[in-house]
Amino acid sequence: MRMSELFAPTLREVPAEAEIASHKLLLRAGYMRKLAGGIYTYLPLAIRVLQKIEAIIREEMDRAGAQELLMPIVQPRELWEKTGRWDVYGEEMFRLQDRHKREFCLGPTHEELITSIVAQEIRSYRQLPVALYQIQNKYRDEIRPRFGLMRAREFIMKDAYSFHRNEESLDEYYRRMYEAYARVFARVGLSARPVEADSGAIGGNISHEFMALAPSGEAEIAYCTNCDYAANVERAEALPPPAGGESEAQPLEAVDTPDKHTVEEVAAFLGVEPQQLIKTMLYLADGEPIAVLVRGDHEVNEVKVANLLGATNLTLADPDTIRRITGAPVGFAGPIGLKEEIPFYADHAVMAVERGVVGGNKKDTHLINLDPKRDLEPLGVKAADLRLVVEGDSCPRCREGKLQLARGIEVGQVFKLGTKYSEAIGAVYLDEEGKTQTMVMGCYGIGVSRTMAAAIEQNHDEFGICWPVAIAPYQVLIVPINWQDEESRAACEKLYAELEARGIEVLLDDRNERAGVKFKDADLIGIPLRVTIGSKTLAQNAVEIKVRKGGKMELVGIDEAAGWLENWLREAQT
Ligand code: 9G3
Repeated sequence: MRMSELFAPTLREVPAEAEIASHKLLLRAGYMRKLAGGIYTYLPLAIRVLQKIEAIIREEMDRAGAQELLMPIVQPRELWEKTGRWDVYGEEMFRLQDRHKREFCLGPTHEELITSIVAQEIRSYRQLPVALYQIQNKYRDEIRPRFGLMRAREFIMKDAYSFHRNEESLDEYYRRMYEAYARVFARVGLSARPVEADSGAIGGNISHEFMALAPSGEAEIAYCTNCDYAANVERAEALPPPAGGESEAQPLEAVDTPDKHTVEEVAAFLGVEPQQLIKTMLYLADGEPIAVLVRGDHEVNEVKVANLLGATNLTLADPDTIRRITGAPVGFAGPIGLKEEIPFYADHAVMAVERGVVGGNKKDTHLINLDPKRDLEPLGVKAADLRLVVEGDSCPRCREGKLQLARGIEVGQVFKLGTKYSEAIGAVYLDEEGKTQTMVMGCYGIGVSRTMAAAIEQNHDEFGICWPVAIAPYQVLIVPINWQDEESRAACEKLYAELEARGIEVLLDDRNERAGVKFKDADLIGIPLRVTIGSKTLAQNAVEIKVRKGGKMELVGIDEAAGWLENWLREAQT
């Protein structure tokens, strides 16, 4: 391809809304253009990257025994009503009507659709297990699309679904998919790791997310410094603290804490540690008020609370509810003396607090010397793991290591779904005895467009993208210092033809631009190898080769150049 023909409109400046590297660089380097919030056109360079990512995914899906199909994007409402999800997803679902006023959605995912196809066509245990996948646009009306392809409203996903006779068949397939995912990301050149994840509303119980570690990642993960435990913070387990000494309980006492609001202010005022404070957070769980108690230096993990309660909708109580239940202004909620009986939940660490300090359910008032055993157990408090882990927590698996926190980009997720969808849709099969059994399912997603963005987040510098070789849009970029110079042009054309003949994907910058502009664009677009040809190098009968990632330079004889490049590319992909 010649740069004078390539449709890759580079930009000097990008809109201020582009905050992270991949968003800025995909726009600046002419890989994509925004149509609307979270909706993008992929330009030719991006398509070449996406097709390479998809090719790697297809190879690994096929190797894992999955078969590719392509399902409709437009899905009828009736299908989603069978699983009750038409209403669950509310605003996030793109909905539309056809000319007959029938209602549809633009597929945000395809559990219902694939299960209904399998339910229609598979009746016998002999036909199981079966795994099907597609690579398709998905639509989710994000309330605030941001970060370019990282949180888009239309994005490319590979979604796979497997159907099994029983759990052990699913377990075996889940492991195969899990390993296929590790290979996909390794081959793409992404540093990604699996973490235990919360399976959330999708149902089922076991799930792993594949996280591409990057400071710009929206997900937070906790990992152990000593063993291979890693989990999305939403799910990371916190061990109960070691039981403290049984110190003499003192009587509860109300104390004045004028104008003290934060944990730090109250702790400092009372001369205690934040660990002695107990925060009482009032929530509405599917509309019902509950109290969740966590230690002053911890935060409530709302996913754990929702899972414990089986609540679909968990929100902090509004100020009016707080005033009604506590009889006090916001900020003084405590477990003692509430105006209404509400269920109490306490994180394990709360139950080990000695001489605790809690809100007094009265303006500028706190209670000291709270003894969890004496004062909370009579309230029927339920103790559970309800907090977010913090750095330094002991690892819940090996107990020796400490947990570290890191940010990650979720590029893949695998789920054991169980029978939630097969039950609702009626995907059943006849077993050996002719008995009707419900199929057991798994589902497996990779964010294809998000993977491209994640690759940039992990492989860029101040000058632009440094593509991993496996997914670069082109492998070699030939840059003549002066395209007008006959000798240079001839040398470029010769090398270009040699590389093409070897099946190497080569770009030739034949534009009448100053060398500086060409070098800047070369760094921006991110082609792994840049070959510079000019009168200086030709005087030595050589070319200068620059490796984009790391910047290593090499002067190579012009007759050896094609071979050198071919070897380098082969080495880079083993
Ligand atoms: C919806 C909307 C948004 C959604 C979903 C449904 C996320 C939904 C979870 C999944 C689970 C897996 C198969 C591939 C891998 C991920 N956001 N999820 O189900 F209607 Cl609007 O998509 N699906």
